[in-house]
Formats: sequence, C-alpha cells, structure tokens
Amino acid sequence: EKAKWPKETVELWERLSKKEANDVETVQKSIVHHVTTTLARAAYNMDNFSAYQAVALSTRDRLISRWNETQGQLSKADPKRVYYLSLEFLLGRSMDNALLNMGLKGTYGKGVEQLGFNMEDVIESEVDAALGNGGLGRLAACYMDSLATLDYPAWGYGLRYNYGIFQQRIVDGYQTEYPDYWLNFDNPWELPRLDISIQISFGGHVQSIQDEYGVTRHNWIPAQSVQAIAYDVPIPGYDTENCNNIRLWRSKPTKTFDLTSFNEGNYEKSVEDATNAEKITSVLYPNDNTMAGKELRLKQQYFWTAASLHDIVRRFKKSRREWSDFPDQVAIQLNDTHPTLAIVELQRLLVDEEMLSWDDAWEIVTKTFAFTNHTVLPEAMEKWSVPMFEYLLPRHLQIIFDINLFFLQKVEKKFPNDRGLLNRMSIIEEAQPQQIRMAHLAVVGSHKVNGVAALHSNLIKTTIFKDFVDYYGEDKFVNKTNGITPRRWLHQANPKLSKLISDTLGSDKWLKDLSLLKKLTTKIDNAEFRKSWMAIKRHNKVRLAELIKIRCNVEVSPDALFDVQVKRIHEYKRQFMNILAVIHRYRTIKSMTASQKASVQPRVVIFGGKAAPGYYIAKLVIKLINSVAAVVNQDPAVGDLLKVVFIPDYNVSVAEVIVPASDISQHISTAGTEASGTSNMKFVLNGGLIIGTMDGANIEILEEIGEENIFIFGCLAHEVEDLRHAQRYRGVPMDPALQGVISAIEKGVFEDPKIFQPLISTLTVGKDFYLISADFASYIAANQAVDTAYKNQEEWSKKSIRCTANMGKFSSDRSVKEYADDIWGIKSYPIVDEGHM
Ligand code: F55
Repeated sequence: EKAKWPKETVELWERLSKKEANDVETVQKSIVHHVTTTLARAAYNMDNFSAYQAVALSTRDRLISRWNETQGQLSKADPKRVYYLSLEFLLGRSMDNALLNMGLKGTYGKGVEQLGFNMEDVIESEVDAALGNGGLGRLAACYMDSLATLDYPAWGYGLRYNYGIFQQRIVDGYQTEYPDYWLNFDNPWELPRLDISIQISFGGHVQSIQDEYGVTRHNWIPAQSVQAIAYDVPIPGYDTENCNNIRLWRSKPTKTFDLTSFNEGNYEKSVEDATNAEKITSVLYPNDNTMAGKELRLKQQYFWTAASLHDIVRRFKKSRREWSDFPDQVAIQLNDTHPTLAIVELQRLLVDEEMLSWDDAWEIVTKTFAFTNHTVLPEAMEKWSVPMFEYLLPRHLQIIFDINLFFLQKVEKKFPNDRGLLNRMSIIEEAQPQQIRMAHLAVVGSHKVNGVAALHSNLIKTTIFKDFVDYYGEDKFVNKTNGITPRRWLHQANPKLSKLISDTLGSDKWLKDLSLLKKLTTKIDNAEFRKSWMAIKRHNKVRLAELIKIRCNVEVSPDALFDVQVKRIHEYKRQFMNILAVIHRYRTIKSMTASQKASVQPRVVIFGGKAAPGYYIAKLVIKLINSVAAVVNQDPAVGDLLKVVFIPDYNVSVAEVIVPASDISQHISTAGTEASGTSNMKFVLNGGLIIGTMDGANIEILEEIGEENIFIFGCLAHEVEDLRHAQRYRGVPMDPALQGVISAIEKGVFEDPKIFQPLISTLTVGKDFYLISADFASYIAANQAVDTAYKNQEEWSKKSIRCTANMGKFSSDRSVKEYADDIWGIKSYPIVDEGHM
C-alpha cells in the first residue's frame, strides 16, 4: 500500500497523476493520442465515426478520473447511499451530455473543429443506449442525472442487455421490428469490472434442518448457477466534480458449472447450459404497461436483484457495523414492481445466511425499501404463477408464503372476521394456478409507497391500494411528482434557447435551480425578446423538417403549426383518437370552398412511437396513421393545409430534435390512465404549448402555467366510471362527427377497410373502453381553439414564454430532493477537488 512506499515514490505518483488541463491543445492531444494508439488509425483515413470514437475515449478518460475520485472519497466517508433499482435506464447518447455536464463542450467543440470535423456530425455518430421502453426508463435516467448534479451518494443497478429496445422500421405502413445490437462497436461509456463476479443460483430444493438450539434452518440447494459480471457506467453531475455510477450486470456461465456437465462427458449439454446462462441478459422485454409472464423475465429479475443485493451487502459489511444499522446506511428504491424480489432476497440473506431472527430481519428489510408505482392499469400488474416461481426459486417461495402468513395474521387482528378483505389483500391470488401479486409484496415490504403525480398518487390510494391505506394509515402513501432533467431536455437539446435564457437572466444558474426561469416573465412584453424567442422555435422547426424529409420523405413547411404526439403506442394514450380527428380535419378541408380554405391554419401532424411487438391493436393504429398520411399528403385539394407524418424509430435522440420544435403537443390519455407523463414537461419547458386531458401531470402543469396557456378537454377521472357504465347499459350513441369519420374509413378512403375492422370494433357502442366517442366533440373543439390561438403569433409567443417561465417545479432536481428528504434520508456529499486524476 501507499503507506509503505518511500517518499520519492509517493511524490512521483502525486506529480504524474495531476489532473489534465482544460485547454484546447490538451484536449486535442488526447484525441489524437486515442486516434493513433487506441484506435490504431491515421489522420487521413478518419471518418465521423472514428472521430466520434476518439473524442468519446478522451471524454471517457476524464469521466473515469471523476468517477475514481468520487467513489474513493465516498468509500472513505461512507455516508448513507441510495440504490435505485431499475430494469431500465434509457440513457440515449452520452458524449454531448458528459461534455456539457463537465463544462468541456466549448473546449472540445473548438478542438474538434480545428481538427477538421464538424462537432454536430461527430456527436450524431453515437448510437443511443436504449435500455428501456419509455417513460419509466427515461425517468430513471433523468433521476441519475439529478442525483449526480445534487451530489447525492447514489448508485443505479440494472441489466446490461445485449439488445436494447427493438429498432422500428415502417414497411408498407406496418411496424416491423429489428434487433438493436448496440454493442457492435466497443461501448466507451462502460467500464467492465471483470474482477467483480457474483454467483447467482436457480432451481433445486430446500433442505430444512434443526440447528443445535432446536431452531429450524432452511438451506437452499440450487440446481444451477450463473455468474453476474459488473459493467459500470459513470454518470457525471452538471457543474460539480461528483460522478455517480450505474452498475449493469451481464450474465456469463460459471466455470465450475460448465465443468460438471463437461466432465460427465456431456459436451453438448455443457455448451447448451452456457448458452442459457448468457441468455439471461440478452434482451430487454419490449412491453410497456403490459405483463408478459415469461420465465426468462423472472430469471432476469432474480439475477439482477440478487447480484445487486449481494454487492450492496458486501459494501455494507466492509464497515463492520451492526446489522441493525443497515437501514441507516442503505436506502433501496424499487422502480416499479420489477425489482420486488430484492425484498425477499434480503430477508433470505439475513435469516438463512446471517442467522438473524425473522422479526429482526423483517424490520431491517422494511426500513430499507421504498416502492414507486407507475400505473393503475390492471393488465400491467405483475403476477407470477406459483408453480413456475417454485421451480426457479423454491426457498424464495417459502419466504413469500411466510411474509404473507404473518402479514395476514396482523390484518386479521386489526380487522377481524373479514375473509373478503384477507382475500383482496393477500400476496397470493387464489387462482388456478395461484399467482404472486408483486405489487402487494412491494407494499408490504416497503416503508413508503409513492405514485408519480398528484392525481395518480391519490388514485392508487382509493383503488389498487385502498385496503392497504386502511390498514397501514395514510402516511405510508406519498406523492412524488415526476420531473425531467433540464440539462438534457433544454440545455443539450435546445442550445439556442438555453443561451438566450442564460443571456437574459445573466447567468446559467437556472440550470441548477429551475425556479429561476420565473424571471423570464418580465420579458414577455418585450417585443424584441419575443422575436428572438420565436426565431429559435422556427430554427428548431427547420431542423425537424429536415429530419422529416430524410426519414419520411415528406416535405413540410416550418411555417405551419407543428402538432406532435410522440410516446409509446397504447390504446389508453389514444393515438387512435388523434388520427381520427386528423381524418375529421381532412374531411372538413375537402368540403371547403377556396375562400374558406384561405382561412385554415396549416398544420403538420407528427406521430412517433413504438408498439409492443405483440400488441396487435396498437400496431394497427400505426398502420392507420400511415394509410391516412399516404392519402392526405398527396391530395392536391389539401396541399400544405394538412400534412401527416409518422417518424419511424422514435427514441431519445430523435426526441431531442422533436421536443424543441413543437408548437403544440398532445397528451390526451383517458382521464385517470396516464400515471404522470413526462414528455408533457419536456415540451412545455421548451416553450411548446400542450393540448391534453385532466390526467397525470397535465393537471399540475395547468396549475403552474395557468389555464389560459394550456388546451384542456375531455371528461374527468371521477366521471370515467359512470361514462363507461352509461355507454354499456344505456347504449349512448356514437358522436356524430366520429360516426362520419368511421364511415369514411369503412368506405375505403384509406386503403382496404377490412384491415382496420378490428380497430374500429374497439369503438363499438358499449365497448369504447377509452371513451374516444365521449371525448371526441370536446377534442375537436380544443383543436380548433389551438388553430385560433396560433393565428395570433404575438399572443402565442407570450403564452410560449409563460410556459417555459413557469416550469420550475418539473425539474427532476426537485423530485429527487423530495425523495432524498422524505423517503431515503440521505444528504448530499460534494467531493473535494484534490486536483488529481
Ligand atoms: C415497462 C415494463 C413493464 Cl413490465 C411495465 C411497464 C413498463 C413501462 O415502460 N412503464 C412506463 O413507462 N410507465 C410510465 O412511467 C412514467 C414515469 O413514471 C410515467 O410518466 C407514465 O405515465 C407511465 O406510463
């Protein structure tokens, strides 16, 4: 160790590990060094991609220094940490973000341009890290940015999938899926920790024996095991030296296990087992808000939670504290029910391996965990069949049954003689076969449960967790309204607007305290400021128009109103209602005289989003959008008054182009179905107005920006139940305008109507579950109000500025601070800059 070294050696190390300087020449030297050594290339055969690789490697060097320094200082100080367990981290690109957060974008930009490359092209050579489906995965990424920026000691834990969310291509109007093998070229944003390997076991049986005190001990004898290998992804904070970590696990076959089969002379089986081991972290499941129930998914969940907990416990044990101190050192946040097995695994480690009593162990467990719910949709609730679970995790099943038994005994004590209540609250659903309700397990094993927007947090208290509120009391159930990081979603995605804001406010402090945007209000009556504001929007629209030309081969005018709906395709999000309203608009224009047409507000309707590969109705919506686009876009009677595009393969980096370019965006879920939504926040932050229902965070956005700056329509969450009932039992007729639209589709205005019959059937009177007909008239009216408002560009620009100015609440910094104070009990720990690498 260092202490044993002679003075000269220590001094030599100190001198040689001085931090790199931040000047252009130093940066260029490092880039060229990586070109000529790491990449083994010469300057003359460089393309944008190899330039990207070299800049990435140079950026990575600086990230690693900060990572080392942060982790070293935190190891010594050993403050309480939060561990964010998420099966998804939808990070997108890393290079631009890392350079901006480290304050090095300007220097690297200059350096790269002088070396003969265009920085934007170099940045665009990076492939997205797309290890997530949508909002839930992107939320985890935003929270990691905020945790680092606020200097919180935090680690993310996830899986290192070989294949991220599939790539979407549109063939004949239909979605087709292609594998996203994102690791084709070396990934410079991860540090393989091949030395950190944890053995994870599956299957087998449980041996129960009496120990010398007569206590029954349970011993799990697994049938097979795999290795978990750690890959670390550094997450730099903005304007701080702190750099946090996301540890992603990769599955590998264990050597000993291979050998068993191999020595038994069964070569084929040993190779097959090895392949099965690697399969665990092969692919991200592409479902959002639906549950597939596949065995491999359960294996992923256990593999990941067991490896993460083992790592967390190992780190805790280094400090040689009492077990009862564990919750004072460790907070674990469960991002949805996907990591709920961590509760069971910790209980198993404490009882079976550390020999704690059940009650002592359970107290530690429940003080450690907290659970975030992201949905109330019944089809999204995770359930695992008991027989499948028992086959994979026999000891864990026993523990779940014990947790359930002790829990129901306490419920029975508090509310005696209520079989219905016990049935409803049980972790085990009495079906054929029995099912494990993961949401119930997560509630029982956590000290706090939160929803992700005010409405949603109230809804879960009165619906899915009502009985649990009655039992535990109100305090266990809290709200943590989602947020987004202004670093990626304004500073990085909209650099011109970011600069205008910093110039106007006299500093860039707003990027760490988003409430400072409020001061923009004083500029609303300044015509010149409004002009600059709108010029930036127009610039961003030109950029998006170029992307649309390239990806969709459609020319759109940046002077038209850009109307955007980009998000996962799902019935509850009602993209179907949007395209039906577009058809209505098309038919209206077609029926107009030339002079009537002259007063129509031209509109470009932009769609984007992926459908789960097995979600037939969602995929038909994509087909309908493309069929409508094909007809509308080539109709000379319409011209530039209406264009429709479906941008293929929507992902984080495409969102970074779309979000700053939107005039109006659509957040139109049936009230009570969208837990929060987060793109609504991204659009409004970038001065885009929104049209939406009284759902999720739309309601809180309205409260912040004022009802005159948002277009609200549709029924309210508390009306939904009655509306559905009325539809079903009183046969409320379909909205007449909607009826006209449906007739047009059925007449074959947009391709063979047979194709769309299953889609149209979802609107059959009495079956319109998402209330498209009930909301249709008010939706059309709201869209007309948008057209009218947009015609007055001066007033629109004022609304736009007011939107941005009032978005302070929706910074993920605010969300993360609330979690830290109210749930995790952690404090920020800024590291000291000691000037070395
Ligand atoms: C992914 C896998 C499963 Cl098994 C279930 C759900 C998902 C998923 O992607 N959910 C998701 O994205 N939920 C969204 O979370 C956002 C962040 O809280 C919310 O804003 C959004 O309303 C919600 O739908």
